[in-house]
Amino acid sequence: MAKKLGLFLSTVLLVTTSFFLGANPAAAATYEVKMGADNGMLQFEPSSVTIKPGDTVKWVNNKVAPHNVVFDSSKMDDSLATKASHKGLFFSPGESYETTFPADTPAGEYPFYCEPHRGAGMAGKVIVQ
Ligand SMILES: [Cu+2]
Repeated sequence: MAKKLGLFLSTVLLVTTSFFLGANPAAAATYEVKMGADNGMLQFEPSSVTIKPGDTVKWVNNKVAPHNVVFDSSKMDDSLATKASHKGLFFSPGESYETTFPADTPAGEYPFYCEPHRGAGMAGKVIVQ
C-alpha cells in the first residue's frame, strides 16, 4: 500500500515538474507569424522572425487564404527544410502549425515562401542566432 502511494506521489511530482519546465518562458520561446496580413496584403506578418535554436515558430492562418509555408531546401539542410515546411494548404482562419528549430540548428537565415503567392512576393525568413 505504502509502495503504491509512493509511486503515485512520484508520478504526480514528475508530471508537475515537467509542466513547470514546459511553461518556463526562459527555456524556449514561441514566435507567431500570421499568414496573410491584417490589412489583406499577401504577406507574412512579421516577414522576419529572429529566434534561438530550440525556439518554435508558429504559423497562423489569417487572411486571403489559401497559404502554405515552404522552406527553400537549396538554402538549408534538406531534412530541416522538409520538417519545417507545411506544403498542405491552409484555408480557414486560425488554422496553424508549429515547427521547433532543433537545438543544433546552425545560425543563419532560413528563407520560406507561400507557394500560391510566391509570385506576389509572399515570403519571409527565420533568422537563427
Ligand atoms: Cu499565401
